[in-house]
Amino acid sequence: MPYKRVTLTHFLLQEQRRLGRSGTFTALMQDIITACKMISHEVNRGALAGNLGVAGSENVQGEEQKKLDVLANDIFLHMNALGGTYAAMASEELEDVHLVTGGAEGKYLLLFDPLDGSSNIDVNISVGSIFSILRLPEGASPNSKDVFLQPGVEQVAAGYACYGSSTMIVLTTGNGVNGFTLDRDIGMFILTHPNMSIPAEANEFAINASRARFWEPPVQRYIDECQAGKDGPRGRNFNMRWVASMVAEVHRILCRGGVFLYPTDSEMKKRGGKLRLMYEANPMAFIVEQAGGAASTGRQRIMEVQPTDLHQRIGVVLGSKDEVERIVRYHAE
Ligand code: AHM
Ligand code: MG
Repeated sequence: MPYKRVTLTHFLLQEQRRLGRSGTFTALMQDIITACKMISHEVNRGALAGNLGVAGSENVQGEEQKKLDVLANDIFLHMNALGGTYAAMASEELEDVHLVTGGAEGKYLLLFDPLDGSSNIDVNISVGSIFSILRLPEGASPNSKDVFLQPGVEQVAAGYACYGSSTMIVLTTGNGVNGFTLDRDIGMFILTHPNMSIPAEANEFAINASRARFWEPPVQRYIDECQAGKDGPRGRNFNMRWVASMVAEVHRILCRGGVFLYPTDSEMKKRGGKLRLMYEANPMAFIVEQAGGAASTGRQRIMEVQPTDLHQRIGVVLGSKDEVERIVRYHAE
């Protein structure tokens, strides 16, 4: 019944009561929700608002920025500074920490990728925003990058917004994973996907196969075995997907299982990998684990990696537990 629906705000308030928490966390999530609604609006208007194409600048990683990368970053920085709940923020698009000044003394740190998968913007394919929330350690100054360098197991909450055929926010606070769909008519996110859970077994894998010549043997072995299908060692057929938008891939895996790999390989070994640990791998690992899946570098649980740099890159293997464990086993062998 439509009028019995639960909004994301109600859901957060219920959680707040259940855990006996103060309202700070609920307030801080409101700012993220508002930012995601605004970004969704801009993504949706696309060419009508002149939002497609490149901005003519590069980010800290030397990647060409799209207009929407810059806009989404500005929206995130602005909306999340107003509530006074964060001490500092870090973004894929900013080299240094962004201090939040002039407000109340914030107790949290926000890390985000404002628009992930931005190579897809101009071709009208799903993109998303990813966020991770950490506590500011007691007595620490938010002035330095060092306060951010906490392993993923320290995350208080993590989530993503997926700007797809509908806009969704998927969220964990360490007590399962819930998905909310934006109802544009009333401007609210509604709980539509309670207790999301990833099937342990899966028949779908996602990897950028154009990098096959650089893959390490365990990755090559896993993909070869999947591709061999019913006649191979796995004894069943697998299907393949690659959206080049991590948010969309993780969302598909949360809905119907599967495994996503962006492993480190011989060509990118020095850089560590393609995806960034702090605002891509860690939040997604937290969500996937909370939904009953697993997330590893192939050799180590992602959330136990001690970060050494804000923009550190890392190999990522995540999704259905049995498949991830198999890939980890292949690395150990
Ligand atoms: P971005 O944050 O610059 O958009 O890069 C991250 C994206 C992921 O969403 C996606 O899985 C990957 O890059 C796609 O890479 P590729 O272009 O090699 O397929
Ligand atoms: Mg990204």
